[in-house]
Amino acid sequence: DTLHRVLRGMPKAELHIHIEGSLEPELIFALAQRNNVRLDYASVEDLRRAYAFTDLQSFLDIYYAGASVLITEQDFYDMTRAYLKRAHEDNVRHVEMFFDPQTHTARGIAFATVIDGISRALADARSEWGISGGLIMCFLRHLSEEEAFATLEQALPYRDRLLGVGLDSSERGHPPEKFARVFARCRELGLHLVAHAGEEGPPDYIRTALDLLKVERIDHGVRCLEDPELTRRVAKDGIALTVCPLSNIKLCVFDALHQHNMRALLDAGLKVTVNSDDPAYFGGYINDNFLQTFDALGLDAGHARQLARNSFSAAFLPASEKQKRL
Ligand code: ES4
Ligand code: ZN
Repeated sequence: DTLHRVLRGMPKAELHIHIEGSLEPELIFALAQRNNVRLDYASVEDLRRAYAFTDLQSFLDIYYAGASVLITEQDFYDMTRAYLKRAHEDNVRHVEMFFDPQTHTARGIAFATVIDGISRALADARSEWGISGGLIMCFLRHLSEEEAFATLEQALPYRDRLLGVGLDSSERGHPPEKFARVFARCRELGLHLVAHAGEEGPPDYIRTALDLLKVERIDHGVRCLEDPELTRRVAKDGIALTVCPLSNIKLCVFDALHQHNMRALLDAGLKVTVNSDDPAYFGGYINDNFLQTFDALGLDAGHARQLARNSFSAAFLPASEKQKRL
């Protein structure tokens, strides 16, 4: 119908996509074969059947196993290229892409291999489709701050290719303060700062991500509403929440899409954006997230316009560049 056409056709920015989470089962198998990597799954169907998650950790275990087929620069290029082609079809005009170097360097893959392949695909997407974008390097929060510092050290020669840094992986038991010093260093380097918080973890992690890490956006942040004072602060300060509705359902943050708090977040005046998180694992790319959420919650064309504007307003684009796209 008309609303679906509006949602599909509107120019949008995607601000919460883990590029390793865009690796489709078919590509996982093709790369496994190309690289002689053994998988614990007999077929594409067998792998897809394993995508029945009970919480964040049950997903992360399979997500890290999937990433083990990525060996060469061309593998990272092919993965990123496939995502950007799909994003282009969804009228994504700007992408701020997470990548997890530690998942690869821990397996002996060079940092350069990872970032060169991803950057080359981004450069091609810019010249072929006019998609702007950048990279946000994530630290794995289940690892130590010392390991995060070592990763930052490896990234320094590529400083100019990074838009910012983020914090992902297992949230519970790994509060933001664990990474206060490494984020302070990234801030000195002029990098933008974001962190996953309030997905599975408590609202307090959102507060400490803001106060101790000084992040500019919160990834997920849906549990914000449990704390009215925090909600007022996040709204007043215009801190964006990069919400991923289908992810929240697959990881059992909400039981069903009609129970998602997206409308309540918008009604609270929060700068909400819609994103796909790990589209190959969670059953949809960004337009699937928009369409299914709008249908489930009865959102309208006004909400569509607001969410599209928010996506550019929350992007790490120069103010002049942003103005043109709002
Ligand atoms: C992630 Cl949904 C989610 N949460 C935390 N870390 C992640 N890494 C990839 N997807
Ligand atoms: Zn995420």
